[in-house]
Amino acid sequence: MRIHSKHSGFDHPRASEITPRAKYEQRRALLRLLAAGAGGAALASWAGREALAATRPGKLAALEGQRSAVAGAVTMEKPTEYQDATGYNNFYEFGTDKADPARHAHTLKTRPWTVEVEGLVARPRRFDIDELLKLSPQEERIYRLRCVEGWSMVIPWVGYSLAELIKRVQPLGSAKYVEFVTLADKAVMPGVNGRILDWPYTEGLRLDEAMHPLTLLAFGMYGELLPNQNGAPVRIVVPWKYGFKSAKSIVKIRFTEKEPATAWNKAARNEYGFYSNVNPDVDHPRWSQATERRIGEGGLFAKKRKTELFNGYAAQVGQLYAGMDLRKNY
Ligand SMILES: Nc1nc2c(c(=O)[nH]1)N[C@H]1C(S)=C(S)[C@@H](COP(=O)(O)O)O[C@H]1N2
Ligand SMILES: [Mo]
Repeated sequence: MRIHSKHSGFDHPRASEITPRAKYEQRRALLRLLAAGAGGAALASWAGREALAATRPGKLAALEGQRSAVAGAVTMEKPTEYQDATGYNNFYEFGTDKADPARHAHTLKTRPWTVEVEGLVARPRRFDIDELLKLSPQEERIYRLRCVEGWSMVIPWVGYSLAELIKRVQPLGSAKYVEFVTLADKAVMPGVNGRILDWPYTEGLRLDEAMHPLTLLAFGMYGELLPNQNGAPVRIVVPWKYGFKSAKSIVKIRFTEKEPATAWNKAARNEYGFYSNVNPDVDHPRWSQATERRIGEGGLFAKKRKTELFNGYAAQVGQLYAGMDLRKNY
């Protein structure tokens, strides 16, 4: 994870990080200029759903969804360029460099694939991925994603509320939490040979968080199936929490009575809590969380954005945390 100095007005990336990031942003800016042609008009082409469909990247099978009617599910902010959303990733199973997942994740085989649903449910069962995909109508959701490291993106996902799956397996009264277990296959994931995390990568939510309509079970993005580096064939997306809560390439969903351990909490308990709700007022012990850089926005020297409480989804999810001390439950 990225280290910032907490005391300076603007945060200083580590020296080791400046070169790759600056280079990356420069290359992106250049490609955009080329794509835009002399007038640069294409830069202003975002104008809602039609524009999005017209810019479907055409790299993977189409997976479209009805625009979601869930409150807050579609931000009107301009989506991040597909190249950025698929070229600058955290997926440590494939390496820790932001470019590693795009470089290495092609080895992941996403068919056949099953997701085991087990634990405290009346109807535990194993789903084939294509059956899971058709369990409920696909929706398009345009979410902000805020990484704990201080950057953000806007991504048009395709999926449906995780609640749709949860309802079908019927949690028992004793179920209080949901744990997500992801693939850890040394044969295709070079990062799993290293000890940076305790594999498999696991995550968890409280049952009411998992049932919230904004919590998405995602199968696609930008109108197509998920690229491997973004968590194919199925991941969750929890837009009001730091990005690491959104587990990729899920193989098991388990309902539990006790709060499940999570990969980042095990790695650094005082830095990555179970809740990890986006909160500009609760700093990471080693850096501020007050601002963020939107990936694709003008490189290293672009003005930073103010980070919003619950990543801007407070109206929808604030009630989940009524009466809780957000500093203690970080
Ligand atoms: N299995 C797994 N899931 C993961 C991660 C990971 O390393 N392994 N990284 C997380 C982090 S830190 C972020 S910010 C998001 C990034 O999602 P994206 O690459 O689709 O933008 O995925 C999350 N899910
Ligand atoms: Mo992240």
